[in-house]
Amino acid sequence: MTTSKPTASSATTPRGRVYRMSVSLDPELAVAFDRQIADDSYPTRSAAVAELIRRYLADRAWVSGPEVAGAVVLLYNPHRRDVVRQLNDAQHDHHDQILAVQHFHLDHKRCLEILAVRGHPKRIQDLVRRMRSLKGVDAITLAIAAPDTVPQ
Ligand code: NI
Repeated sequence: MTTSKPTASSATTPRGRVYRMSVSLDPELAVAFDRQIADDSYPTRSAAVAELIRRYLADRAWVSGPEVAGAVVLLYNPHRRDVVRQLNDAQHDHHDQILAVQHFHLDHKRCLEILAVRGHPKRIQDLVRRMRSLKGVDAITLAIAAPDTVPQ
């Protein structure tokens, strides 16, 4: 994915003021998206994108809370140089945020790890970003189960 500054303009429609933006997508991604939103009966592409943006913002609201709990799901190739050691270092540096780790050897080239995490949102984000940046990490997702203060 290339990142670029979004271009935008505003206009007035019968429904009020709208903000127009254009995005650049891989054609295959755009076709798959249009096909899926047609299947899901969105009236327009803009309606589908607006819902995705709302969901994204809601998903990110946890960052402003004092403490969160959730799970990090991580897929990586253990044969990529240094990734195992680097993941180990990252997890040791964040031992206060990691409650438990489950490791599954999916096959010769893929390891699946599930980390139960709890702590300050910034520390959790730091851990996820650090692991995401490693070569050999193929996918990483964070699911926040308790976005508000976790009871002691
Ligand atoms: Ni493994």
